[in-house]
Amino acid sequence: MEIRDRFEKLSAKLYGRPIRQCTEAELFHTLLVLTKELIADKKQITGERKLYYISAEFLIGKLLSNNLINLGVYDEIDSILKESGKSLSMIENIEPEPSLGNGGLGRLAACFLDSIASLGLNGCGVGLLYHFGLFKQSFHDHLQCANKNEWITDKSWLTKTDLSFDVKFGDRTVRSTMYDIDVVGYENGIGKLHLFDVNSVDESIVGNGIDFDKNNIEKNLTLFLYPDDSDEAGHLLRIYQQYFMVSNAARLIIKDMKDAGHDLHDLNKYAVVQINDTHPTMVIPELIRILTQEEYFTMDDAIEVVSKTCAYTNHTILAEALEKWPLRYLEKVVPVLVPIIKELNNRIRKVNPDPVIQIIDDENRVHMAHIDIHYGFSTNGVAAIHTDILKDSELNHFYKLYPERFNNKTNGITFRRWLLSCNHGLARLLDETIGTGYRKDASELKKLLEHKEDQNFLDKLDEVKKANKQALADYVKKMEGVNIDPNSVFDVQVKRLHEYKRQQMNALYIIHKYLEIKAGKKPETPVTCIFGAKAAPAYVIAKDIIHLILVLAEIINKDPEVSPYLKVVMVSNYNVSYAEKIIPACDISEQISLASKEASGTSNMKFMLNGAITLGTDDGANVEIHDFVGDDNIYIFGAKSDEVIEHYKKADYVSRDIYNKSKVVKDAVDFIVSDTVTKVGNKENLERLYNDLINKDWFMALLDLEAYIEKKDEILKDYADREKWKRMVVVNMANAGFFSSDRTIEEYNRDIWKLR
Ligand code: 9GP
Repeated sequence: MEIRDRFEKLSAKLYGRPIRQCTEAELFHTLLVLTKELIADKKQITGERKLYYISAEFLIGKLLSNNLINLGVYDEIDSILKESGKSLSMIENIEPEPSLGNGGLGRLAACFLDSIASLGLNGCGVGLLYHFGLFKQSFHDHLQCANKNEWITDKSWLTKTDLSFDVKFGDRTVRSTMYDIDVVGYENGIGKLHLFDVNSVDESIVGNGIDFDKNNIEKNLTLFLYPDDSDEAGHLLRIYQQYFMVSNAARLIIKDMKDAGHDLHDLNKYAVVQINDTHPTMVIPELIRILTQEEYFTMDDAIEVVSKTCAYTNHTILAEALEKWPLRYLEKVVPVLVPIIKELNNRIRKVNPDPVIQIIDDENRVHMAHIDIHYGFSTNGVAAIHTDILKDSELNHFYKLYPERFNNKTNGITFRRWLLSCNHGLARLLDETIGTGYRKDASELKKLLEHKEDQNFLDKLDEVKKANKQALADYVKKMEGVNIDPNSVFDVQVKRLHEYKRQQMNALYIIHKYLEIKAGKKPETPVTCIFGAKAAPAYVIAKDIIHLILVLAEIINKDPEVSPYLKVVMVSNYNVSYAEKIIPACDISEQISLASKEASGTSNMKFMLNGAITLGTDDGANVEIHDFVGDDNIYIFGAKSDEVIEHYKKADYVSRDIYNKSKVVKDAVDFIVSDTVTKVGNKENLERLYNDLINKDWFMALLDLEAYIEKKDEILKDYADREKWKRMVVVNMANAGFFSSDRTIEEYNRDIWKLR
C-alpha cells in the first residue's frame, strides 16, 4: 500500500478522522505508529560478530524526523501533510526529547548508532533508561534551577521487551527490564538501542526540583543521569548505576552468545565490547566473574578472552572525569567484583610495580581507566591531538607498555541529523548544486569548491543563512522573550558549562565590548552573543558563570546605548532540539577551550557543516578542522597545548600577574564586581567568580583573554566583508566531509571491531 493510503487509513483507525481534521498531537501519534510499521517492514541488521557499544549516555534527540529521513519517506510525508494544511515541523514540536545524555559524549554515541545502522553493521547500544535523565534547566533571578525532565509517555519510541535479569549488589538484589529503541539506518536496515530499567523504580520519590533520597536504590536507580555526586551517597549511587548497566550488558552478551550456539571460549570471535569512557568499565570484571563463577572458566582463560573482547575509548584528560572509586565503595556496592579487581591488580603489580600504572593505588582507590587499558585490546582517543596527548603525557606510561593498543579515532557527526534534518534549506541547495551523492558519501562535499566563485550560489547560501537566523530569532523570542536582530552576527557558544570550555572568557570579552561601547567605540557590525549551557548542579563556579552571563544579558539588552550593537542571550534548557535550531543559524562558532583540555569537541564539526566559521584555540578537533580549511578560513588564537601542559607541570601560572599587568584584563575582571553588575546580580556569586579568576583561574582564561579579544575583533571585522566571508563558508562546508561519523565508524570497524 502507498504511504499516503497507510497514513490516511491509520488516522481514520486511530482517531476516526482524516489527516486534515486531526490535531498535531493526534498526527504525531499517527506518524509514530506509521513509522514503527515501516520499521517493522525493514530487515534487522544481523551478522556473525556483534558490537555492544556500552555507554552511560545516548543523547539521541527527537526521532520522528530523523527516522522519516532515514526511511526515505520524509519528503512524501511532508507533502501529504502540507496538502492537508498541516506542518511536519509543528508536529515535531509535540515529540518530547529523550533525556538520556548530557553533552558531546552522549551525542557522539547517538551519531555512532546512526552510522553503525546506516553502514549495515551488526551493533547495538546498551545503556540505562533514565526516567528524568539530565535535569531540565530554567532560570530564576539570573540563577540556574534544575527540575526533573519528564520525557517518557505512553506514546513513545520505547518498546518493552520480555528480557529481565536479577542484578545482585552487596546489600540488595534488583530486577531489570530491557526496553528497546529502534535505530533506523539511512537507506539500510534496523539496529537497536537497548536500555535497562529497574522494575522497582518510583518516580514519586522526587520532591522539589531534583531532590530525592539517594539511599533508596531500588526506587532511584534509573531516575537521573549523573545524580549529584558531591557526597558519599551520590558516589555510591553512581556505582550502583554503573554496575546495574554493565551487569545487564554482560548478561545480554552471554545470552546472545548462548542463543547463537557459540562456545563462550570464542567470545572474542563473536562479540566486541566498546567501553565508552570509564562509566562501563566494570563490564570487564563482571564478564570475568560470570565466566569463572558460572561457566567454569579458569581465571586465566576468562581474563584472556575478556581482554580480547573489550576496547576502551578515552574522552577526556580531566582528572575529575577519570573515575577513581575508593575500594571501600566497591566493597559495599559490588563485593563480588572486588576479588576479581584485586586479582587483575595483582597480576599487573607482579610484573610491573611502577605505581603510576597500578589499578589500585596506595590510597586504595581503583583507577577505572587503568582496568580498561590493561585488560582491553584497544585504547583510543577521539581527535589527533588528544590521542597524541594521551600517548605523550597523560597515559605515556601505558603507551610505553602497550604501544600497539593505542589508536586515534577522530570523532564525527551524522550528517542525517546535522544537515538533512536540521537544515532543509541548505540540504536542498546542496542537492541542486552538487547532486545528492554527498548524502551517502560525505567526501562529495568537496565538489562545493568548484562553486566558490559562483555568485548565484553564494547569494543563495546567504539567503539560507538569513532564513535560518530569522527562524532562530523567532524561536528565541517565543522561548526566552528576547528580541534578537537577524541582521546582526550570530556568535554562538553552546556546550556543557565547564571552566575548561571557558564561557567565562567569552563573558569577559562581552564586558570588554560593553565598556568600549560605553566609551564611545561602536562596533561596525552588531553582534548577538548566544549561549546555551547546563552546569552540573553541584558545580558551584559553573553556576556562577551562568549567573554572570544572565546578569550581563540583563544589563546589556536593556541599555539603549549598547543594545543596538551588542546583545546577549543565554537560552534555557539547551538540548539537541535547541541545537538543531541554533547551529544552522550560526555565523561564528566559539571553540575556545584551554588548549589540551577539549578532547575533541563535535559542535565545531556541526557548525562548519552548517556554514559557520570557527573562532577557536588549537585544541581537540579544531586542529584537524584547521588542517583541512587552512589558515585563511579559521581564526585560531591563544596558548598552544605544549605551553599549557608546561604551565601545569611547572605550576607556574599566576593569573593575578596577568590581571596586574594588563589594563584590558583588569578592567574586564573588575567589572564583575562593579556596582553596575552587583546591583542586578548576587554579590556572593559574582565575588566568588571574581576571586577565582584572580587567585586561581585553573583553566587560564586570563592567559588567553587579550589574544581572544584581538582575534574576535578580527573575525567580526572580516564578517563585514560579505564576499570574503561567503567564500570562507564554502571552504568550511566543502571540507566538512571528513567529520562524518560514517568515516569514524568505518575506522572503528576497520581497526577495532572488524565486524565484516
Ligand atoms: O569533553 C569531551 C569532548 O571533547 C568530546 O567531543 C566528547 C566526545 O568524544 O567527549 C567529551 N567527554 C566527556 O563528556 C567526558 O569524558
